[in-house]
Amino acid sequence: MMRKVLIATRNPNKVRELQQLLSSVIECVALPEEAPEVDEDGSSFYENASKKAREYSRLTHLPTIAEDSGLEVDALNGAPGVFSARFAGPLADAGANNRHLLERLRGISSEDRTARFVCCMIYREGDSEHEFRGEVRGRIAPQLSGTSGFGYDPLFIPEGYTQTFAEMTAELKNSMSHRYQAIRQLTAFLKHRG
Ligand code: ITT
Repeated sequence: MMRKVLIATRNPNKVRELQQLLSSVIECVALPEEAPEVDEDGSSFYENASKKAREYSRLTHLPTIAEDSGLEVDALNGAPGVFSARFAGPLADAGANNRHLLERLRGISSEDRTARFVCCMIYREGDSEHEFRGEVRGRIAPQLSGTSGFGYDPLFIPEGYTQTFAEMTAELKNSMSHRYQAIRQLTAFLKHRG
């Protein structure tokens, strides 16, 4: 019998990526509809992920996976960082965030548009917490390209490629993404524990 683990995210794209990669080691349980929002007010990815894992595991009494992730742009001193989901304002959608990012990088040359996606993933069981991190380096494209993926994918070109994440198949993105790298470590950890 596989262990039941709560996937503590409301982002359907993250749910899909996590399920695809974890279904061989755990039985993924979705966050209950009525579960309250957790205020992501931390100043680091770790603080937010740890808080989500703690609150949702307390609520459901299940081992819980939570993650916080985002984009860090060197020319913006690491912004949008923990504000990635609301870079253009509290109610901003991905389109508005992407436009805002392009605006902030206007006039900045290709070699100075370096950035990274970062993922901090927490596995919490009872009172013990384990942290796994992933990172993928790349740069911000001069314009939007591609329609797959989500968030900043149409602007992010990973190192060694000429296409954005949004121009790639889910399989290709998933083979290198920040989330994939964190999940791979988590999977190894869960397999090892049995
Ligand atoms: P949960 O808090 O419910 O998990 P969320 O969408 O609010 O979902 P975050 O607070 O972690 O997630 O925000 C992460 C933001 O960073 C997300 O909305 C995107 O803008 C960006 N992001 C993270 N991973 C990404 C990826 O793989 N591709 C594109 N953008 C990504």
